Amino acid sequence: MATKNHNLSHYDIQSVPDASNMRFGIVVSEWNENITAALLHGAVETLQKHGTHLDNIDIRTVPGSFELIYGAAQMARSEQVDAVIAIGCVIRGDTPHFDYICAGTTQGLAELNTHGKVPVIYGLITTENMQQAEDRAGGIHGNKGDECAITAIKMVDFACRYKKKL
Ligand code: DLZ
Repeated sequence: MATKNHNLSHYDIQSVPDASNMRFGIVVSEWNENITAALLHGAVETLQKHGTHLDNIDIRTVPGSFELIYGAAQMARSEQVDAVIAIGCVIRGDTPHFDYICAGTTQGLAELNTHGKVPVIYGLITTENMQQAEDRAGGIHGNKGDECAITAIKMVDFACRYKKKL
């Protein structure tokens, strides 16, 4: 989550590895589509900025954030991508769904990082209201999609160090 002193789109460009040989899966929730589309746009643009070819970015949608777990798991198992970015937005409403979906999705994505073959990046925005979400989807706090893309590139580079040598 962005803080007063941290903009999600700010990073040290020198610290980012070249991503021209990397393949990414991006799974995007349709809920709060105005927000998730902006996050997706930020993620794709940032991956491309660091060398990833559009052909190597596999983008799939799922109905809601809870389905990000299944979508990310399928991508992670496919061996067709080096990392998965899961993008969703949950906004607190009047129902207890907010807490269940946030907790369930977070737990599910976390487990994929322990048991899965590739890193799964947490691109879930959880806010009290739409304004806070907009602030983090290209607004005053930057774009969480950018942050996810940079994290994904760094984690693929990290994973490469532990791949078995053929
Ligand atoms: C049901 C629901 C609710 C109330 N709110 C959100 C939300 O703010 N963001 C989101 O991504 N999804 C929401 N959903 C849908 C659930 O994620 C899920 O798709 C359904 O419960 C079906 O499994």
